[in-house]
Amino acid sequence: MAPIELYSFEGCPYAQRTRMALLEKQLDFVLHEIDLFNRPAWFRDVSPYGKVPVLRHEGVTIYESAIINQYLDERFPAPPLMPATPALRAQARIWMDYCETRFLVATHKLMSEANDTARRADNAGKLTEVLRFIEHEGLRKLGDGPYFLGETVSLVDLQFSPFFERFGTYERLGGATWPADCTRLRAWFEAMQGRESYRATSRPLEYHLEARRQMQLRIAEARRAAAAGPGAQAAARTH
Ligand SMILES: N[C@@H](CCC(=O)N[C@@H](CS)C(=O)NCC(=O)O)C(=O)O
Repeated sequence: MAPIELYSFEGCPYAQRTRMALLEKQLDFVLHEIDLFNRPAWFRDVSPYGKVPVLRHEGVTIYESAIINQYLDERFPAPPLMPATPALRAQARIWMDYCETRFLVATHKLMSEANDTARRADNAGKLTEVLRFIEHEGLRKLGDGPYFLGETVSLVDLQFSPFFERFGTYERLGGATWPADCTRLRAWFEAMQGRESYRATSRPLEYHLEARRQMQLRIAEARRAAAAGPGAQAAARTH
């Protein structure tokens, strides 16, 4: 079989989604770990957006984690990570889309404005609304769980879980709280934490807090470089 090559960065939740899909499908792959803080010049030729993850397989370059995971599921159908019927597949896509367009938008805003005292409470409240929507419109209506689409893990679960792994950073740094009524969400996350694909790819809260700290330092460095002029700016690209 042609090798599957994955360009990844250990601390990247998007790349983690893909590593989880590869593990769920028990596929061997060649891992190219990219230090995003000190990326090799050739990486631009590999990754059109300059981001990880990127998958190379059978002469094709695929990027965007959700699209990579759908490719893997179609190219290697066993075990399936998408439901069999069009109606359920549509549900899966609704929640994958919700993850990107609502949930991640709320978490990114929360974290990027974490030091803005005027915005903090509002952003935490928005994330609470999003979590409640997942609980009441998603998990409770979709079935009995424990996963989004029922008893079987799917791409939806892989799409959300790396970000729930980082929920402690949203709490500590952004003032987020887990709403008490989101009990199905809690049970879902516990089920995910029990999976080998999650255990093999997840890191403790301290790791994520340190990763955040490093990223803040890089951003500050890049701002300083930008203020100093275009030459210095190129030297201090950020994540
Ligand atoms: N939408 C992309 C997001 C990927 C992404 O943002 N990756 C980050 C690391 S977590 C990255 O490579 N950043 C490098 C950069 O923006 O230059 C996906 O789902 O794959």
